[in-house]
Amino acid sequence: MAKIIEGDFSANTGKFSIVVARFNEFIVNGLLEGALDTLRRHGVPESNITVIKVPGAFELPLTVKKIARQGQYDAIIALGAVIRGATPHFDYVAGQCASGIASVSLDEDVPVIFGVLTTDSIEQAIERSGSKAGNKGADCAMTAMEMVSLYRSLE
Ligand code: INI
Repeated sequence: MAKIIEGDFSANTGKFSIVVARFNEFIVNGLLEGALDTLRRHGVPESNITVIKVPGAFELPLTVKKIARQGQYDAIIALGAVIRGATPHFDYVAGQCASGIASVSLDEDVPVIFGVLTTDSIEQAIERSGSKAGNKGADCAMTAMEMVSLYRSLE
């Protein structure tokens, strides 16, 4: 029988930072509420959760990097919404945000969970921020807890 190592959702002693891009605030508020609700319902105490707000998704990578360097958090969740129809420079904002966040995670050795919606329409963003296609913020909170738990078992 192969040995299988995977995380679970027991990382409720972890410290979590949620970095939120305020642009498209109506959408991102749904993502933030989903993430907070999921962490709380898994027993993460309020004192272990810090929320940091920035203007837009373009500002997420450097902010995540600075937070990672503080060394206080077991996982960082980055939330935002970039909507193609409403964004002439969609590809720049979405692309820089995604690649910047990926490189911070690798460079700083902390799990950074990518919760930035990149959608073609506002309708698609609404669907993914707490309606018929679920809540990406809640999904990211689950991923964050799982990765904290997994990395503890790999240490
Ligand atoms: N920021 C977003 O988070 N989502 C968007 O859809 C968006 N649009 O539409 O442009 C957006 N732009 C702002 C950008 O993230 C920066 O805050 C701004 O360019 C200043 O650096």
